[in-house]
Amino acid sequence: MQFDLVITGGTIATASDTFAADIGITGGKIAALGTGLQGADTIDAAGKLVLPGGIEAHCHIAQESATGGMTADDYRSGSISAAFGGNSSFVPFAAQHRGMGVTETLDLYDSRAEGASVIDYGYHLIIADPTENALRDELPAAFARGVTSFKVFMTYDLMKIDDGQFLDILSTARDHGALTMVHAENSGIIRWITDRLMAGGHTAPRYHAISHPAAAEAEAINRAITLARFVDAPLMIVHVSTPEGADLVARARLEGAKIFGETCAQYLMLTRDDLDRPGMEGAKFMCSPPLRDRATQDALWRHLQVGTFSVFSSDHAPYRFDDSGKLAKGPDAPFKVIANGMPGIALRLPMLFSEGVAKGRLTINQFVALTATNQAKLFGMHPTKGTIAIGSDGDIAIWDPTKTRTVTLADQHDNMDYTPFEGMELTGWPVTVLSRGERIVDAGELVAKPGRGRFIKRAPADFTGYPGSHTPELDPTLNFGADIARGRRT
Ligand code: DUC
Ligand code: ZN
Ligand code: ZN
Ligand code: ZN
Repeated sequence: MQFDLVITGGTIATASDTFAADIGITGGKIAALGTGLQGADTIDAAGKLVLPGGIEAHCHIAQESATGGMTADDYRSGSISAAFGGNSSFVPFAAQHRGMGVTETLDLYDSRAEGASVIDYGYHLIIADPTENALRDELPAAFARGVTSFKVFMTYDLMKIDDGQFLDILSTARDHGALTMVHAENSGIIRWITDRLMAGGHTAPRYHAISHPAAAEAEAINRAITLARFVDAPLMIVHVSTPEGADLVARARLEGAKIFGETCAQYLMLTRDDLDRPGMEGAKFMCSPPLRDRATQDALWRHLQVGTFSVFSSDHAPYRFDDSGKLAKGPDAPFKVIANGMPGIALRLPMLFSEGVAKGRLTINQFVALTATNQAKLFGMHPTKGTIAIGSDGDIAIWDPTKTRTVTLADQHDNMDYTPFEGMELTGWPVTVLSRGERIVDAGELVAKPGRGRFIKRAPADFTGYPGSHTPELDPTLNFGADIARGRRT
């Protein structure tokens, strides 16, 4: 039997196992794992690691902020940069803004992604306007088209939902097996400090970090977890940036709640000292939640090691250091009007490999789980995506674990004019990236056409093994609990 493509001689690693085998791919799918396989085409992976292609589950692509600014990367440049970084799929956000319908939002993002992406893609739906119609009709329609995860905001005046709206969204999502994600920061604390900093003339980028204290994150994570457990709904806390927040996630998981955590590369690789750079340079390092300190980095590593976090992301939010992005409100605008976010989609995997695997903090299997397999499972793509198994898509990244390279902007292949990680030396890089058995990046070159990427119609996640919670007031046998739990306002 001859396969379309055989990858020979490499060391395969999945989220559970590491083993030597050839991989036979036919029709874009993994058809065999074995020895001595023959193919019409061959990739020699001797001395290399053969991993599931990365899945970037947190990035902002062709997304306008609530105040109108557009990310520098679209589905073409964003997917190319992701592919160079070892990813074969990504799930950016489709952002509803107030006054927009959910279906209208998803149609808009379809038009942005179709014909542009080089890798397969889906969207998490950002809900900023949970109208009756959205909850009753449009969210079920979103599930039906394969959008099985949502994100909500507890901060930002134009995006945030209140606790009652949060309960509506959580319980609607729960009924469909969808996963809600939350940006958890207390908006009152942030506004209160920001007003005082501004009144005192403290407007430089460094005050951004001061205006978003750890307490704001911890309070909001605690409230979000409380609300999710109240209605027994699954919830992922995204971009956890503090030990306090991570501890809350760990505690809830220990108690059996369907609570999941994500952290992002910048919180492990950078500190808020970078915000002190001269002039406006610090704006390049502004993200929300903000960068913290060294002790926080150590605590977040520990939480990655012990499994508090299921997902490791880039939170690629590319705003250029010019008047289209960070400086849109002027060359010395106060921190509170500067776009939040930094790029890094091509570096998520190399940074976690170099700092995690190469330095002995994580096993290669933990690396695969944190960068691909857990994303596939939680976001309804497993086992088609996120693993190397017979029947799975031929989404594979072949890594040279010994190659050392210095980070440069040119190597990002994005539309940005800076990288916050410039000059870092990293060991371990992807050399060939496949999507459905096709080479998309090979030896430093893009070898596939934008537009080949397909929409991933995602399934509900499987929450087997999480006992969840029981709220006596919502018991279906008491107090009209079934009606209340279903969201009917009787
Ligand atoms: N939240 C994100 O997830 N990314 C960028 C900025 C933000 O507030
Ligand atoms: Zn938005
Ligand atoms: Zn966020
Ligand atoms: Zn984000």
